[in-house]
Amino acid sequence: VEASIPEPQREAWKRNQVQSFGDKDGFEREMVRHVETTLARSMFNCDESAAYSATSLAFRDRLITDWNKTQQRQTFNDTKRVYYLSLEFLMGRALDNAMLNVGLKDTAKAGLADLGFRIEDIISQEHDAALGNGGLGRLAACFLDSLASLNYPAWGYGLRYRYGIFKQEIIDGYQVEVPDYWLDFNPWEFPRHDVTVDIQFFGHVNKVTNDAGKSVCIWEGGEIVQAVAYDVPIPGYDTPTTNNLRLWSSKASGGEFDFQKFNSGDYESSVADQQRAETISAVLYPNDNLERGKELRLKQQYFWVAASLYDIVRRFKKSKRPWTEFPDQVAIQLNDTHPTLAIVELQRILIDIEGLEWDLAWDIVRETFGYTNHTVLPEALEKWPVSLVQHLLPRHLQIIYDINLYFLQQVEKAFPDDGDMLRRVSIIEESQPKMVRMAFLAIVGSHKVNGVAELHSDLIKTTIFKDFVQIYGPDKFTNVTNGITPRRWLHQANPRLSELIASKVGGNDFLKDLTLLNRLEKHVKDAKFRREWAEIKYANKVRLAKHIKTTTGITVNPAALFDVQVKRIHEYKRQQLNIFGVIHRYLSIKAMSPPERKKQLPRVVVFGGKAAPGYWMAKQIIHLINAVGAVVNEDEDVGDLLKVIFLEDYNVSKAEIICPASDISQHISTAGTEASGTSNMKFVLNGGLIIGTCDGANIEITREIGESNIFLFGNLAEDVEDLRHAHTHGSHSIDAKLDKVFAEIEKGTFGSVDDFRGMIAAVRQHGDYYLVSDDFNSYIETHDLVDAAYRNQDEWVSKCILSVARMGFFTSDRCINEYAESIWNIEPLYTGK
Ligand code: 4GP
Repeated sequence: VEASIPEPQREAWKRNQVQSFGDKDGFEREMVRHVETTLARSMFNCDESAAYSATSLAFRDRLITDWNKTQQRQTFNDTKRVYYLSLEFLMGRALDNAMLNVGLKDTAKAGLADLGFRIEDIISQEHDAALGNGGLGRLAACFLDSLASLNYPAWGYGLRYRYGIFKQEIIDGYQVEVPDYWLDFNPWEFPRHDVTVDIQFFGHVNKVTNDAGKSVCIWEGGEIVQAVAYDVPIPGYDTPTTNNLRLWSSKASGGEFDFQKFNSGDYESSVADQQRAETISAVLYPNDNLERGKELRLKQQYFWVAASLYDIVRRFKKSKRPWTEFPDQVAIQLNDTHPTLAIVELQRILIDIEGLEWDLAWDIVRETFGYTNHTVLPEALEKWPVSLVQHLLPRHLQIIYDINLYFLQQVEKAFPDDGDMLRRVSIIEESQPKMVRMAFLAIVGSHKVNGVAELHSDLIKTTIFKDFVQIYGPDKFTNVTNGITPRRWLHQANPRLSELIASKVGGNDFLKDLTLLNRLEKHVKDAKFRREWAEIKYANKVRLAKHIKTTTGITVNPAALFDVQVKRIHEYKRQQLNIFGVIHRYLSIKAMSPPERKKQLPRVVVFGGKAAPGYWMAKQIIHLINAVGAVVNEDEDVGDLLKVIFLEDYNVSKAEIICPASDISQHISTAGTEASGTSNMKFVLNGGLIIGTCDGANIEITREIGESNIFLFGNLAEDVEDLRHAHTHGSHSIDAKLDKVFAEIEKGTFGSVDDFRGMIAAVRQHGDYYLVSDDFNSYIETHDLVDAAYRNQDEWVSKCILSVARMGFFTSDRCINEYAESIWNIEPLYTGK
């Protein structure tokens, strides 16, 4: 049925077109209307939560008007779109971001004040949308902001988890996980009950001859689960372009119940079916840089890619173009290997459903996909047992085998005498049990593969994907160094610094062209400017100190040096190195005479981050940090000189308070292990310096801001292998200072030693895989350099200003432009004001 309104009646529609508010009165009207109608409340019972809801709904209405126009424009123009497939979108809060991006925050602030509310209180009512673990998910969120801000026709596709990343509580120093039920009231999503897709699982494959006498495969039987679309509008900054993030939710097919079962008296099992279907999108797997082959996870992956591809193909088919033009209209980016089945699914659609020949279909598939790798850690490389894929997706396994067969034939032709090469690069690992190597499948099925920082992109070419560089040549592999959106991570998180910068660089244009920050350089000698800069940093530290006080009860001195490490807890990120260093500092202070202590620089060491629930060592690290804090923070000999804080439940909205308040932040992974890191960029952009290893994007940050503005230490990536080898094959002697730290822990100073034996043994007995001992001395010495540098405040502030001035490269706008040009081949489409 044609759903469009016939021409003669369109006049009435045009007359009644929704008008978005643009001023204070308009905002107030919309806000009150939502309180009184949508929420059925009034001025007599409108609390902050209701005010938040109504404000959000007012802004959502505005976004949706722009969203409609954007989508119409993109459809009429028939332009190429990019689809970003990511199992994680770590969006954080939406209201503040929406107000700033549409340029109406001050308007809303004044309106809310008229109506009796403070805007900060309203903003803080919002529950974070925490559909991600860490870097990979937050990168996806920054990319969505840049795509919209740069007017690219782009959609995100993900899963609408009922439970996002768990909420972390610290009880007696231990992490406890609490479910994060965030969907109670979410004004930012639009359920699209009319956009549903049936997704098939299990069953079997039949080969039949079709009417044209051709033999075709039919996938039959099994079970069907329904995918329902929920749309989240993504507003660009200072542009009406509003893109879409489509999240799929699972539901039993055929509505609420299987009525046949229901009517035949089998009520319980009809409800069970319903629940089983809903389980698919129920929960985000809480692992960062780790894959565990759980069947439900594979179900999630297929459910999501199948629904997304159905949607993408349906949209393409409306254009009535021939299939060969599919890659001219569609680019699909795989955020890590999680969506790799999309490659197989598109091939299946093209050959089984649309009847294309294999080779033609395969050319289309490879032209369409690009794959981003985010880690070289072996435990994070995804593999699925062949038997599981066979059971869940029998037709897909056949296609994977065929893809592998043709690929290996090609390899054999190019490397005729290299049998071992075939074994190494095969998509099927001939292990017990046999496994499908998802990264290899992603490489074979894509036209470009990229890493996320220069060192990382080099490492994938020389280590895990080395053979593929031989096979395809180096041009298939490229680098796109990560970036962050300056809208959220400077303008929103640090409004005063953003304003000060704007006053020096000629207004807010730097938020769209971050290289304009370089105009700050010439002001670095201006003493008044430096004072204002330092004053803002101090105010941000006061704000964090208040947060620390209310959440932990501990008083910290805002004049102390704030030293921060916030990120997922992982051995490779080396929070253990940090806490061992803190113990060393504590022991040094204890050993000092009172006059010596007076000369010490006070430090507040802040930790934050979640451990995967099943990651025992990471949980021990959290426990040690808390145990050390409990002792140090109470020690009268130490007083203000050292405070150790563990901030519970680190998330995006807390990062927005923490990043602006750091003097120095730590990015201290074992060289070669952190693919890029993005919080390093956030901290520097907020006028903090960093202490770090030569790893990930730290290297490029150093190149941009200058070696004298960063504190680098530790062994280089190229030396790691030899060191590890020496640990396990030679005699491994532990750094003397670190040995003293271990002895103190073993004395029971921080509670029962039993709790920390594993951490010590990892260094002493188990080969110190992460080189904690090798880097310890240089780490400690570099911290001394940090103290010394901080004493000269004038110079410190100059370093901070110069660093910010040189951070223009690290905007996610630059990344997105690089992807658009070298991988997606898409152009912006401006919708007009
Ligand atoms: C992360 C990397 O660990 C981090 O270095 C990088 O900045 C981020 O991706 C974005 O590219 N990887 C993951 C993961 O989160 O699970 O592999």
